[in-house]
Amino acid sequence: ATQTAQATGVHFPAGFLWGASTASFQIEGATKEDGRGQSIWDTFAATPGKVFNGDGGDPATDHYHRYREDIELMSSMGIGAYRFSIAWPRIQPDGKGRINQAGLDFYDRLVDELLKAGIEPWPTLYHWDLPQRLEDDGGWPNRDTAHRFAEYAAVVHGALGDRISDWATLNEPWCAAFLGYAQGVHAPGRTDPAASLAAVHHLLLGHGMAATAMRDQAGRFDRPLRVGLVHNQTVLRPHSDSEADLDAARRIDGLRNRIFTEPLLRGRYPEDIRTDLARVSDFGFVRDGDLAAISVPLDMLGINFYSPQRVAGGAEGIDPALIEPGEGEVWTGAEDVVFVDQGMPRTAMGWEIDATGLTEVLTRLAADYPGVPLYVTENGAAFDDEVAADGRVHDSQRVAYLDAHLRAAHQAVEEGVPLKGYFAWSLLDNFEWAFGYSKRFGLVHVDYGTQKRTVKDSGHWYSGVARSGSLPDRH
Ligand code: GBH
Repeated sequence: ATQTAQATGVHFPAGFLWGASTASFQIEGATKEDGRGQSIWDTFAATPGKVFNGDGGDPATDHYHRYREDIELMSSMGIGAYRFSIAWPRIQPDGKGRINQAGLDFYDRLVDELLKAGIEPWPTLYHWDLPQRLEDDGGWPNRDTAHRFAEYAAVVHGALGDRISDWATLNEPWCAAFLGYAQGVHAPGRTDPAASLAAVHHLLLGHGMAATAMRDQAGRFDRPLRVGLVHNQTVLRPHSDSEADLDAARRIDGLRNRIFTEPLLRGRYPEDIRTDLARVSDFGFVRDGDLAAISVPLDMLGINFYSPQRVAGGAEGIDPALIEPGEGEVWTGAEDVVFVDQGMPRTAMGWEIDATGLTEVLTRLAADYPGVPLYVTENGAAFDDEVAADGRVHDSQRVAYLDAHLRAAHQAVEEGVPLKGYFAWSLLDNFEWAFGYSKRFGLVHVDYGTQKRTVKDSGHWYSGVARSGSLPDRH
């Protein structure tokens, strides 16, 4: 017998927001059009050996020209909110001063089209495409970049704030700071641990100053303003109860999670992490008033979740086959820590799948920082998708991944976590950073030769979830 969605009892609360996420550099293409300036990702991708296959930002999914079609797709899927990012170099080609009206016009058209389709626009102001000119001036390790970011935020909010209530300043400052300035696997490709810590601070400062700049001018618009930030919190599981492994979990948790959440929500850097990092940095970049500027109220905290991790305080006694390759990972101040295989199935990225980590992340944040509305702003998986002979994409593994993670999110809601919405990563297959176009995360398949979009089975499945607010039975 066919069972209805109701049969499972997995219903999300009324008003729960169902969305999909993308980011400017990953989908837009048109990197040289309408006065867009160069970003650090254009430079990085053009540097031999940095991005798989020499892939770059053009044409990506050509969303810059096909946004209407993409909005129609979302509308046909019943998606309620669209999280996209704004390319700073389209708005300010040099990252400061001159404003490029043609760049603002693109987002203006995008937002109007979304509103016409009844889809809530959820912009993120910074998803890693820093104007190259600002990097030439020192990038995020340079304090001035925080000021420039606040100015840029005020420009964009000034232009679109009449139609948008929900804003995120930054996407995943962990990646921007540590992958970009310490590991060097993301733009700008620097490998300077001390600089990466200054980048952390100036990203956070930029967030706080941007939020304040936007709030200062919010009175112009006849609508509420909610400002938040998107953070990639994860769970760090100690490999054993040994002191060394517990300490490894503490240290990586500090570098991955608390170095962001503590300044944002408590106005302080964690003392234990400052001690661990003392030989790398004295945190001399923190000036009087900075932590107050960073810890302004957060109207929402967005969480991007992909995978939990297991850590050990060293490789000794662990089967070498179980130690994750780590691809040049630098965990500043915790270089001895190793990441250990948890024995879980993996996605095409090699990331282990364990949805219980999402419940843990959400319940912990709600316990540590009560009262902050939470959203899952990204969650999803890459698999080797292909269009089948029947013209469809049978990505049953992605359906299973999303189903498991939504059940985990629902579990958190049952436990009282103020989770208000969920955004799948990603709407479209896209430019997966250092992996180029080789990894497909979309609910919608993109044929990069023809730009043809095909809603995958997971997209159809997600559409049913978004429309009903509940999960269908597993079969
Ligand atoms: C996000 O970054 C980005 O916001 C988005 O642009 C990107 O396309 C998407 O995710 C997919 O990558 O060692 O197994 O735990 C996520 C970056 C992914 C970095 C998980 C840390 C740890 C993987 N993070 N990763 S695992």
